[in-house]
Amino acid sequence: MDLGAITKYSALHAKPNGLILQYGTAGFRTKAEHLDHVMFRMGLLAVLRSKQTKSTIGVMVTASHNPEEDNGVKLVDPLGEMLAPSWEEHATCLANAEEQDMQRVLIDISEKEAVNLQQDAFVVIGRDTRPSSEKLSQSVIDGVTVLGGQFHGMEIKSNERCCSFDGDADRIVYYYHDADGHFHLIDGDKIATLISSFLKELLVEIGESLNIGVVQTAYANGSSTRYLEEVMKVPVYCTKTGVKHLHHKAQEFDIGVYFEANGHGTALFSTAVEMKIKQSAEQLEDKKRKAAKMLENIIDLFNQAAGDAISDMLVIEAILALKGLTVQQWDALYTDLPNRQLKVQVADRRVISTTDAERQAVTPPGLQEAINDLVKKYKLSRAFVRPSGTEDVVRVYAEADSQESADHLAHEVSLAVF
Ligand code: NG1
Ligand code: ZN
Repeated sequence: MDLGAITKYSALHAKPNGLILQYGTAGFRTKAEHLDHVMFRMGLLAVLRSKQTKSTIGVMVTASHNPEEDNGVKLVDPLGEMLAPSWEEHATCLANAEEQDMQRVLIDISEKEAVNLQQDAFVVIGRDTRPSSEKLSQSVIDGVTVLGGQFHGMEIKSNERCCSFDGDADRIVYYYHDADGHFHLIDGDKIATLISSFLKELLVEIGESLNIGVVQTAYANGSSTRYLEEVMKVPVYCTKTGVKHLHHKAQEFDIGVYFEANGHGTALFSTAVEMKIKQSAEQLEDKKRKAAKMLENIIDLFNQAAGDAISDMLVIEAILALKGLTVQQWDALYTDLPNRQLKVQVADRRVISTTDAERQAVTPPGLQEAINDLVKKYKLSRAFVRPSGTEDVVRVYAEADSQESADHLAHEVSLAVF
């Protein structure tokens, strides 16, 4: 250990006197302005843990769903699991050591854990997009490098296909940056489009005419609905927000594909269809047999109990590979209409009630008429309001032919909600 360098860098990330933090369930979490020293020290600790385990250690800088001004950090052990409990204690000791005691605590930990300081160390650092996260993850990097560890800053190369899951892995989205640096999101609507068109093509190949339907919510982009109905000739149904509503509707079809724009979704196959496809895979010849076999395998990939980001990803990756599609070609199936979502805080969100799969407001009186008048002012426009089922807010959605129009419309509709 280069104690001189550690002292020098630690002073640049000095601990506010008397501040005590605890490594809890989610690591350290508090207001971002109190975390600089913690980040630096977790960088140091990650190196020690990496040297001890002779493996890569993860450091994640985020406060998840907590308010934007908060931040946090947690360490991840080599197999992706939570940090070992004894190291959680070390983390707390190190984070709370006053500046003059920090080095001693660091040495104590490496002695107690018999860390071979000559061992190489490798740390992978991740962060969210909070305004404070870039600087705080730089503090982690300072900690890692001062102890001679190597680190990896995840970087997305242009046109590279990426996908993300949410925390409980029941939502998936794809995305990429194009050569001009523009971010392209491929949401649940485009996933439903890819999956349903692939399934439809296989059915045509097999020579089966089964009824296939796509289930969406009011949040589905208007372009996706139009593309599915007019180009793909697949019937589209709209239900209330929430997967339980989509799931039940999808059960009404031989093959029901359902996705919320935010990435919750899967495909359901009736028992009769599964049997029929199995038989076809055994009895048919050549190309038809091959297509039936492929469909049989794809059915197995889906998790039909619930939307499952991992199996959705495997299905999507299989389809892209089989069709030889790049993420850009997939994205180009249709262009999303510019849209805007807003939240409005009202005294009692229950004064708004809706009908027609939440696309029309029934109460308060006059609200729907006001929305209709606003929508008329814009091209390719649509807007609706609904009380959230998960937050104490009213959600406003608007789409139109330009981002400016969608923003204006959403703003005007949110004023009408008051
Ligand atoms: P609410 O808060 O009812 O809009 C949100 C999402 C739903 C779903 C649930 C949680 C939007 C607009 N709404 O519901 O799609 O994901 O949370 O399961 O994304
Ligand atoms: Zn989830």
